[in-house]
Amino acid sequence: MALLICASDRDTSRLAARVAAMAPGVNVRNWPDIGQPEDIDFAVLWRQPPGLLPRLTGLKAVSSLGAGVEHLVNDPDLPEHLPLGRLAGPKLASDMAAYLVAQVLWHWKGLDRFAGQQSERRWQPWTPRHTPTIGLLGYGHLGQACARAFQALDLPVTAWTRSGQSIDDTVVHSGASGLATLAAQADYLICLLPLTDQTRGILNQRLFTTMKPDSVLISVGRGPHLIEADLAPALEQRRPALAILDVFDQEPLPADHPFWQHPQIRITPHCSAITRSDEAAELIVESYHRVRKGLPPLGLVKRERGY
Ligand code: NDP
Ligand code: OXD
Repeated sequence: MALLICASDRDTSRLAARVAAMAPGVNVRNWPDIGQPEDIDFAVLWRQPPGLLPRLTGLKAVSSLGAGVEHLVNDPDLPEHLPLGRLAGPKLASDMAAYLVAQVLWHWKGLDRFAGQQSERRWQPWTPRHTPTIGLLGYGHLGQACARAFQALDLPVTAWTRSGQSIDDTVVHSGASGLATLAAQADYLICLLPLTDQTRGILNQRLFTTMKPDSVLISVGRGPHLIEADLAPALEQRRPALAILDVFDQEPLPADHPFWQHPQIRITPHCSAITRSDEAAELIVESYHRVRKGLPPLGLVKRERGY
């Protein structure tokens, strides 16, 4: 029996060492040193290399190394019956909330202008007149943590989900008309959806025309949520007037991509919330112990829903 950690785009040796230190009895393997593949009964995967899964014939369950699971849900080599989990802990959610609050406050409070004024030794107090409404597309683990952070600042939050189920006092919309209602109200429209067949391309021209004039789009879910070609014309119409993008179709964003130079686009390199190795290690150990006891891994994904 062994636990495999594999991320093809980063070095996970320190994470594997941390897991091994936390769970001394567990045989921890770090890709590409996988040893006898049939020994591995639980694999924690991120952008797994093609051809790896069919070699892991002893798997009882797998987990995404992050919160997103589309790399596993869409892998034809992932057996249908295999329980699939994900690592989405409270620190990841706080990290996302901190990023979004920082982006919204920086813009709403007009902090850019003061940097310019300071360089000119100009004293010109200013404060925004209106309290903005936050619209969250997706109100799951991350969305709810972000809502709490905005609500703590007295900023009203409205959400949109698949089920439309209300979770606390937040108004939750669903369906096409609910999406249009939320987009028309939101000063900051934040995409925190998982990438599924239903959500791919959801940030498109049709949605943009329903957005509030001079609003801001913040895209932190996945790049393919956005139809990239629809964004520049929408920015010209100022619906939205600014796009803050953390995720892209192609990552890293190619150096010749027009988004880099667009005056109404701000870019961060897919780091709005990063799975920290201390939290990841704890969750991996807990998830592995669950699987060994015959329980589902942490963050069990409903495969038929895609998230
Ligand atoms: P959850 O699975 O906890 O929540 C997903 C939410 O999206 C739920 O509210 C769900 O609705 C809603 N949803 C799913 N499909 C639809 C649909 N078709 N229409 C409307 N709403 C829908 O996910 P998390 O909050 O943990 O994470 C969200 C995503 O954030 C991840 O999948 C990942 O892609 C991204 N992410 C990005 C990071 C970054 O650094 N940029 C870091 C971490 C995650 P319902 O409540 O009805 O089920
Ligand atoms: C994740 C991510 O899904 O970092 O965890 O994008």
